[in-house]
Amino acid sequence: MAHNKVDLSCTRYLSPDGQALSELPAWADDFNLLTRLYRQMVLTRLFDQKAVALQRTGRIGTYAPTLGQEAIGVAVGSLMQPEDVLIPYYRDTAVQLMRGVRMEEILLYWGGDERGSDFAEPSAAEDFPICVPIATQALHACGVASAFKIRGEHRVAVTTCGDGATSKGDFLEALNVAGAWQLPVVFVINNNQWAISVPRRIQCAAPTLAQKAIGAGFHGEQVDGNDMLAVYDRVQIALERARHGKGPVLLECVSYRLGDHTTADDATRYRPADEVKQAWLEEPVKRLQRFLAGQGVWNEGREQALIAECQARVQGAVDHFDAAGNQSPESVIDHVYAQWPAALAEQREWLLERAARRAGGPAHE
Ligand SMILES: Cc1ncc(C[n+]2csc(CCOP(=O)(O)OP(=O)(O)O)c2C)c(N)n1
Ligand SMILES: [Mg+2]
Repeated sequence: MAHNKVDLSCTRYLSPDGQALSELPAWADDFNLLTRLYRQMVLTRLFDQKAVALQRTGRIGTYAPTLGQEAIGVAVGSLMQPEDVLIPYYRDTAVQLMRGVRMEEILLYWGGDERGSDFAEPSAAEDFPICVPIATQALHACGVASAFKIRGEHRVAVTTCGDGATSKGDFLEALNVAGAWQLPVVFVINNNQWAISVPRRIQCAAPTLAQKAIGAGFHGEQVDGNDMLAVYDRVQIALERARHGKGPVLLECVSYRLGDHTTADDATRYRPADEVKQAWLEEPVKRLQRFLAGQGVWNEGREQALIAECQARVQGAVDHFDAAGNQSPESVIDHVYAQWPAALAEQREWLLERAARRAGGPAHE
């Protein structure tokens, strides 16, 4: 078997203070590229903050922050080709934005509006909506990758999940079929150390999650998910491999969930403050910023201009979101069935009647 060795190494190029730890990959002297990636990370972080604020003020529902995981998402999203397909989970704001999903669409989704899953940008039009049931998306990705393979298309299905998701049967079944059929799929694990209140160390006895690929007969490796240079490098290679018929890849990106699990959670109830404080020293945005500043291509003036520009873009998206208005109440079930089953007709009528009564005001209730 080709991929039967446990490799416990973790690719890392930059120290937390942005110093090169070894010779950098050749592409890393492309400062235009690195600056573009950095700018996108900052935009993602500011949008994420705004989404949390919108939830706190009752304007959207529950939201899952992507805080601390910007390097993974921006790298994955920027390296995928427009014709590839993303099969995401709920902590993928960074990847979705990079794919061309609009900020207002992401707000609509978390605001409970179906239109938020109908992506206008052609590069994201075939991407899947956010998946909330844990790990089920890994199997959907194998279905997508099978279609690419059967049609002889050089496209890659990219799916993401958390560390906790790798304990699910769905995840392991997906790895198995991906290996058995040599599918063009890349699995990206966003190992942020926590599955709500369950820490990674009691989630799985294996030293890495990447080694789960070995049991399925394909390549898996671990990378520092807070190091943009490392993630970008390894995602690029993984996508090339899958695109050119060399089989699936499992990438475990080691990071940390700096925020609460969702806005419905309070992580201070189960996480030691020291651990979180330590994680902030490792975080990805500052790390790349320090590297760029060290290379003389970033400074405080540029940072302030970027923040102002991003805040204006985020506010523009919020304005679009506000202007979208509410959908009709039955839209919540519009996409459940192609044809509404007769047995449920009564329930649909009941929903419409109730909505009409509510629209008429409390006096009719
Ligand atoms: C099938 C299923 N079981 C349980 C849940 C409840 N749930 C939501 S998030 C979560 C933890 C997932 O943790 P992880 O995979 O590490 O992803 P993270 O949220 O940390 O990014 C669980 C158990 C769910 N959404 N779906
Ligand atoms: Mg997790």
